Amino acid sequence: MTTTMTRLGAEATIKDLNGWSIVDGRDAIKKTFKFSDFNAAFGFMSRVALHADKNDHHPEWFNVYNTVEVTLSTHDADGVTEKDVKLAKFMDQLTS
Ligand code: H2B
Repeated sequence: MTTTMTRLGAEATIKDLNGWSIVDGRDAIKKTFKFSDFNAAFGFMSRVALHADKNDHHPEWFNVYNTVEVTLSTHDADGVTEKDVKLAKFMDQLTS
């Protein structure tokens, strides 16, 4: 799979996504996912983790029980790229 490393900018990116917002003071996007319980949250994280590692593009995230707070940014580009858009869409598909 080819993915561009061009910085798209968080603002342009979220228009195309569902429920994502811009991180204050950083070219990154964030979304909080809520699940019925820890099992569902961790199931989501497991599926995302396998996908992320396969694509060598990993989320920043924080989990407490049924809540997963996700931040996406491409560290190598110091900003939001197509790789983040693809990962965000994968997460949205899993939860739609
Ligand atoms: N994930 C994210 N979010 N940004 C990166 O720049 C990145 C990554 N780089 N996962 C990858 C791993 C890089 O460190 C390895 C060496 O390919």
